[in-house]
Amino acid sequence: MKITDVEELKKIANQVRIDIVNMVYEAKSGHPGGSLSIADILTVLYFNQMNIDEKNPKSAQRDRFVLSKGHCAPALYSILIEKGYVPREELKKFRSVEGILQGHPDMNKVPGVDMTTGSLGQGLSVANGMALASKMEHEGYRVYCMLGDGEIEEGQVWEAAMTSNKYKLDNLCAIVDYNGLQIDGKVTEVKGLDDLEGKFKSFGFNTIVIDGNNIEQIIDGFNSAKLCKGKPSVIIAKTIKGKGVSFMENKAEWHGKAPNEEEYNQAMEELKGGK
Ligand SMILES: Cc1ncc(C[n+]2csc(CCOP(=O)(O)OP(=O)(O)O)c2C)c(N)n1
Repeated sequence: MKITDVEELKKIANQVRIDIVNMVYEAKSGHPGGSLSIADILTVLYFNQMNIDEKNPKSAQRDRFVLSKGHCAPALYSILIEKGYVPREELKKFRSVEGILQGHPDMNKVPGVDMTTGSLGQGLSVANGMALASKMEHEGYRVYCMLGDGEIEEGQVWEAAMTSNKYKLDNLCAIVDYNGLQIDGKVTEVKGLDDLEGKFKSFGFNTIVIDGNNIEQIIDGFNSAKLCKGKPSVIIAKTIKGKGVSFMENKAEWHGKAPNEEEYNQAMEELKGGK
């Protein structure tokens, strides 16, 4: 069922953040920073926007989601647990061979995962194929693809962007998680994106710039993408890496590191206090 109440969506996003931190803490490894930055966007997608049914995860007409920045699997897994695709007990087995929730999403193991990802740069190409198939089969579903701002330094992403434009994939919505950091530093220092909106515009995209940690702006952004006809859309979402846990916010060191016990307790205090 579609949730429209913003306060309720905020509560779900907060629970998703709690689950992300729990998962990474239990496993003693994983990627909290980039998972926390997309918690609000994924919450809106799965609880407010996408046409999906957890009782029928393989329905041909379902909207598709490709987590191109696959290392942020904890965010997707938390959502799938909240939606009821995956049993909550799996959370404790994150990154363990006994569980289905591996370090990167596997579509053959996890109900609700539409594409196996983790090798960066490939998701938009796959999303193009899905969006084209939707049109060719007249299924009418939409496709969403989450990219990282470090990830889009890879050339294949721009080749894929040309393809989205060539086929006028207006049922495709790419999202860039523009948190400004990648694996070991600032995106501007590694290979800056400069006028990112201008770049996407020149590749034929309808561009929408939002605060990607603001639920109302996220809803408006996706609604406006749905209204655009004849071209693909991209949502450039300004976010904070590590959002919701004060000592993780805007710190590249939290890209792929688990909190120790003291840090875990502090994170839980902050998140459970709803800060
Ligand atoms: C092809 C490929 N090269 C390198 C990596 C290693 N890697 C994992 S995450 C990452 C940085 C990604 O940065 P960004 O897309 O900004 O993700 P975020 O900061 O949102 O977590 C890199 C280089 C990878 N997974 N795949």
